[in-house]
Amino acid sequence: MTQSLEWTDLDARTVDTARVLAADAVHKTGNGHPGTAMTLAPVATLLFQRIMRHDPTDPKWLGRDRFVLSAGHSSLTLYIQLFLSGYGLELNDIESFRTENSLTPGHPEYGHTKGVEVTTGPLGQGISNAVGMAMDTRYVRGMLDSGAAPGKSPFDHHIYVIAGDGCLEEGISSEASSLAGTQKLGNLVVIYDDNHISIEGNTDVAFTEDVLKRYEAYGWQTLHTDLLPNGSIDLEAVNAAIEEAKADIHRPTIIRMRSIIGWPAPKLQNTGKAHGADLGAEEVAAVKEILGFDPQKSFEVTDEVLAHAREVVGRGKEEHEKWQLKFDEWRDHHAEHAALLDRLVADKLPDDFEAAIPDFEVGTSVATRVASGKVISAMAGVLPEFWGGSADLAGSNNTSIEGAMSFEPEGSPVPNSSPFGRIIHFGVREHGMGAVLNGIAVGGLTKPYGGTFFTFADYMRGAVRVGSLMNLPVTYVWTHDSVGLGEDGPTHQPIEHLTAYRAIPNLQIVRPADANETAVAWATIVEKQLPTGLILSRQNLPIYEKDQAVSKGAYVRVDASNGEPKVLLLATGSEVQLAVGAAEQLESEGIPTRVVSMPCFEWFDAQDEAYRESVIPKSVKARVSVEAGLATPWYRLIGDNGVAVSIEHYGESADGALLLKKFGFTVDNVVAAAKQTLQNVEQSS
Ligand SMILES: Cc1ncc(C[n+]2csc(CCOP(=O)(O)OP(=O)(O)O)c2C)c(N)n1
Ligand SMILES: [Mg+2]
Repeated sequence: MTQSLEWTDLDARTVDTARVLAADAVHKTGNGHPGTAMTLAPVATLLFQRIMRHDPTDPKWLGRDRFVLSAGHSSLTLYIQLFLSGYGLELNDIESFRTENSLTPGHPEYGHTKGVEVTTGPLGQGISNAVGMAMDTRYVRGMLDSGAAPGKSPFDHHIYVIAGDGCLEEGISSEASSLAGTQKLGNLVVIYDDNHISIEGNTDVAFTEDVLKRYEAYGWQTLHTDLLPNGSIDLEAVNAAIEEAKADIHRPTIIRMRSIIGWPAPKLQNTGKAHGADLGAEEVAAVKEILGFDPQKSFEVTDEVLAHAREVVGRGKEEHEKWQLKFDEWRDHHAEHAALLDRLVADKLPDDFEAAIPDFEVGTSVATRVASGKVISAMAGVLPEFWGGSADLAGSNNTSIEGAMSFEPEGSPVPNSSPFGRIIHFGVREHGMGAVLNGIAVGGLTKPYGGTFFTFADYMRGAVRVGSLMNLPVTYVWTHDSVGLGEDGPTHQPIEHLTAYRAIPNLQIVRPADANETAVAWATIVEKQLPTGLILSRQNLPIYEKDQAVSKGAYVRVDASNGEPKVLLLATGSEVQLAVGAAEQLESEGIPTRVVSMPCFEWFDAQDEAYRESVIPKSVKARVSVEAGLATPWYRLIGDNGVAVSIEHYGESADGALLLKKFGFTVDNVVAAAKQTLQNVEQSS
């Protein structure tokens, strides 16, 4: 039997205070989303005051439950709870909602406001992040405390999500939720705010499916709660449903919680108008009257309500202390794992990390994707925190850790699998994969990666962008990086992708020239811990001497024989070999030529001026870029007199080597481009 909530009048007043604050905050700023925050106030209060294990004085406490507001537009839902619980937000922060430099921006931003676990706003991302967070919980338990039964380890916790219609309409949530069902993520609880309303009004216009049947088919426990006769959500029922959710440790749970947006606003409740605009002075006053607040007052929070809500600080500390005993006991019995945890918390790499990075034999030839696979396995040997997989292209992306188990739930029939495995099978779900990787990364202890063909990076772009905005250390392994992939043809051949992904702020795009550059690139990626796309070739590429300068983003691969280059050949990836070949020919014709390998613009931009000048001297104006993609990102480097060897159209289905030649990626053409730029310089001087 479910315990009654024993919701007191003061609890009810706290909830009503939250509703009124939401209406007031939007009214004061003049924009924002009041309706959902008003409606969700009871369930948010329930989570923060009664359900979740959390300590507002330590928002990063390892043992805490996580809350994800997937319906990020309802940011006030979260901010008001962070204020009431004592996370550091105060009433003036609620009053300055959505204004410059406030701690309460339009949508919750990770790293900006204490207690915000993940940036949300693009609908569907949050719930999909939560799937990654739930997977991460299991992986971390396996890494540090594998002997503990599910739910019994200090590393176990629940992930609570509030998602709206929009989140569940978005395809990304279907991808991630299906995976969550397969993975039997029993610590994941989604509360679906079933209000039948989105911006264009009633969701009947576009969303008529039976959501719970769909989730049942995914393998979730599905529950629902109805409205109370007065139109408010039924909090006792929601509480009981959450208890049921927690009791089922083998399935994620979705609770379809019927609600009315904007309740109890007399005119605007249950309309799209309550979604994203100020309710207006009259309606806000009416809400206050209905709830027994003074309509003349704004932002009314009594000392009694605040003191009552902030009692959660004391309860949180007690929980934290109880957890600490359990944690200390774990520490006493797991010295080696405790040392690992300390290293991970300190964000350090093990001493044997550098030595684990392989060298590849100069003069041989191998695809950078194959080299990457070897480096991944080598690094995995010393980094238990390193795990990942592919969206069903593991064999092509070379993402599997040799000898490792697949990450599958207890009792899975998948051969070679374990609940604590390191190889993630994302299924053909690139967008879901991106969001799951973000969710894993916010856990802060592990280093996740995920692969697909570079052209299908577009299917994950939404997640890559939010991950980059959050500056999360996720590595995207994007292989088959140009027309050089060959016969699969133009649908599979990236053209604009290097340009498009270099355009995402914070995202580091790394395109190594050979196996040894791939090795240094991976080591650098793991050291830097930034959002990174690693762009790899399908085809074999000749192997050069290893040069640690790869970590600087660009370096002199081959210098002019006299040390005074007249022309610079700037290239990345598979095209560096063409630049090297062209330089030999130009030198033989008496033209001093420098080849700059430029695997990562972003790393190079981060170097000091002196280093950048030493690689690309301003005085040398004759410059050629060689890259099998659009020329767009190169113009700032090659300048007015430069010549780009690029590809400005879709590819075609034929042998990759043939296509590269056909589209001008030959030594002769690079030589011709070099002569052209030299001529341009001469003519302009
Ligand atoms: C990916 C994405 N598309 C569109 C939007 C713009 N948008 C914000 S809220 C919203 C409607 C959401 O409806 P619902 O989830 O039912 O929220 P409710 O109105 O019930 O709060 C839309 C389309 C968005 N934030 N993200
Ligand atoms: Mg809705």
